[in-house]
Amino acid sequence: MKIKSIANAIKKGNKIAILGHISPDPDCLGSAFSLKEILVNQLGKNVFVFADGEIRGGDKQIFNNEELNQCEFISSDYDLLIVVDTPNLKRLGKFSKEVQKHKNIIKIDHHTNEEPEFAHKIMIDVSSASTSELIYILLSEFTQKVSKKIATYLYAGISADTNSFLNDNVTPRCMSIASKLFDNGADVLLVNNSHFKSITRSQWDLTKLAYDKAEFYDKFAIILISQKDIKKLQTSSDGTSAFANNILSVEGVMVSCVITEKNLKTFSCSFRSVYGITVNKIASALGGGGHKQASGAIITGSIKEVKSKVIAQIKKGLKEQGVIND
Ligand SMILES: [Mn+2]
Repeated sequence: MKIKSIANAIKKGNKIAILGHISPDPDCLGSAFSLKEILVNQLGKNVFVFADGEIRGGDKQIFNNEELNQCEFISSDYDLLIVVDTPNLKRLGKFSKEVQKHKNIIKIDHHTNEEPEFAHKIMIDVSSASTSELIYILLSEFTQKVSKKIATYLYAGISADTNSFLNDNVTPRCMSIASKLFDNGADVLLVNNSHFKSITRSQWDLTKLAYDKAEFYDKFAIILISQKDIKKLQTSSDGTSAFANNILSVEGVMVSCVITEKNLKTFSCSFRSVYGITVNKIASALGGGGHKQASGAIITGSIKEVKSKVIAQIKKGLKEQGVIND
C-alpha cells in the first residue's frame, strides 16, 4: 500500500468530495469526517461529505447530521473524489451513477477489493478491523498530532467496527491506534454511551420481540423481523443487525443471521460469526458480501422463500467449513 502516493494525490485536489456508503455507520462517518477536518484545516481544501441516508440514533451524539450532504451531487463539480469504507458502486446508493463518471477517484477501504474496481487509486487493507484505522495511518502524512475531535471520530469508527473490541477482527495495531486516539483526547465515554445508551423505548420493545423470535438450529441461529412486527411496535427497522452479535453469545451458536423485512418482500440479512467461521461466502452466494465475520445481503421474495434460502446457505457454509455433517 503506497500511503505516500495516496497522500500526494490528495494534496493535489482542491475541491474534494468524500463519499461513504448507504446508511452511513460510525466507521464510514469517522473516516469521512476526520479526513475532512484535516483537509480543510491543515491543507486549506474545499471539502464536502456525502452519504445516502441519515445519521442513525446515538451516532448523532458524535457526528453532526448537518455536515452530511444529501443534496444533488454533480461529480464534475469536484476535481477529486475520495470514497471511504465502500467496496462497490452499489453501496454508494443514489450517488453511484455520478461517481462512476469521475476520472479521479481514490478509494480507502477495508472490505475485499471488488471487481470491477471503480477507483483509480486504492488504499485497501482487508486485515484492518476498520477504515478509520487506515485513515489514522494516512493522516500522519498530513499532521503529527490529531485533534480531540478527530480522535473521537476515529475512535468511534474503530469501536463500532470491532463491536467495542469484542470481534475477532481486533489486532494489536487496532488496539494500539485506539490507545493513541484515547491519548489524544478521544471522548471514549461519549462513544460508549452513544453505542450502549441510545436506544428508545420502542427499540427496546423491538429487542424483546427479536429475542423471542430467535430460532436455534445446529450451530446457528436466526431472527426474522417482519414489516408487521415493526409496524405493530411503531418503530423503525434500523439497528436490527446488532441482534446478530448478541445471539452469538449463546453457547453453541457459531453463525447468526438477522433477517429484517425493510420493505414489503425485500429483506436485509446480517450475518455474523465467531470461532474463525467465515460468513462472507454465505452472503455473497445470496448476492451480498462483506467481511469474514460480518456480512450482509439484500434478498427479495416471500418470508418463507427468503428464510429457507438463508438457512440452506448457512448449512452449506457450515458443511464446507467442516462444522456440521451432511
Ligand atoms: Mn467499516
